[in-house]
Amino acid sequence: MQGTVIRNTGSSYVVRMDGGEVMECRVKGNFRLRGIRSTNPVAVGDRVTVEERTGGVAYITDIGDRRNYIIRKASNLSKQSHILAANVDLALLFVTVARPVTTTTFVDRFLASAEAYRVPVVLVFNKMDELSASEREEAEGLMALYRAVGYECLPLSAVTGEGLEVLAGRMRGAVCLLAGHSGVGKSTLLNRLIPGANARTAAVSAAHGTGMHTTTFSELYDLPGGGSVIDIPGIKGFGTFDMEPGEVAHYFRDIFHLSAGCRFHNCTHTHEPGCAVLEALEGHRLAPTRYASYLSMLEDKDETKYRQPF
Ligand SMILES: Nc1nc2c(ncn2[C@@H]2O[C@H](COP(=O)(O)OP(=O)(O)OP(=O)(O)O)[C@@H](O)[C@H]2O)c(=O)[nH]1
Ligand SMILES: [Mg+2]
Ligand SMILES: [Zn+2]
Repeated sequence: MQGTVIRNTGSSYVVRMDGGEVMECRVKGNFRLRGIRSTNPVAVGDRVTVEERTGGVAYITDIGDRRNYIIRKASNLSKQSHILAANVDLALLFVTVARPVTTTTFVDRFLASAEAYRVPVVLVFNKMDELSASEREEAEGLMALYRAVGYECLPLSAVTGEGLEVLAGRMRGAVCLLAGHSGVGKSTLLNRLIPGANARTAAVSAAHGTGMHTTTFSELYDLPGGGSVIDIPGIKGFGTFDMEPGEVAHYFRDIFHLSAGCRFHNCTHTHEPGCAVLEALEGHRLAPTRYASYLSMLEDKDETKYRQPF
């Protein structure tokens, strides 16, 4: 029997069979997915084969080829990966300039990883309603920056509904992943789009301006107008997984574009003479934050060491 994984509860998976039946399934202890060491061998969105064994226990025995997926390092020093979701048409990366702060390093790491695994991303600037004038300016500056790099950016207030129609139109018919830090409003958007979803939400900490890690399991919900939404727990950091230093520049659209003008074809854009990327940086044609993110990934630095420079 074939189905789609719609929920990951940690110890088991909920699968919606193609016939419509929903089943709770387990994964065999020794199940390993084609050599990828992952904390979750099966991810929400995966197409799976399910076999029912004696005693009524259902097991996932195979995973279909993934069209794409979003993967990150499970934790900072870990060699294991964590797959956020598989087979997504669109990732909505929630960005909030305040309460909580989303750093450009986080955004750029996510974008590079999505680029590597061919997942289209739309940047959703949420909580527009509660921004001060200067915070709003900052959000608008970031939208201009990322649009110039080639990404679609949409302002949103999941609470007042500002920007909701445009976003909903963009999501129609697609399998959409909601990603971002804890507290950015992923589940709030979900509830807005699907009133019956009743996903738990919680205010960010007044003292620290950080989220409360309210959503603890990933889950796929169907959209009333077609398509679906995958709500996942907030992500703290985005360690990129399995990327060679020479590859990193390929996943930064702006840097990759500029690198065509570098004197050396194997330029690392760090110190070489005739480097078009460094020239653009000096000439203010490349955002310093993008370059800082590139360096952080080259050296695989802990992103928390980087502060938003403006
Ligand atoms: N003012 C304002 N508050 C919002 C908006 N979107 C969400 N919030 C609030 O932000 C808080 C966190 O929202 P959640 O939806 O729980 O955030 P989340 O991204 O799902 O967080 P995790 O599940 O922890 O990853 C809640 O108090 C929401 O009401 C918005 O657009 N404007
Ligand atoms: Mg949530
Ligand atoms: Zn260069």
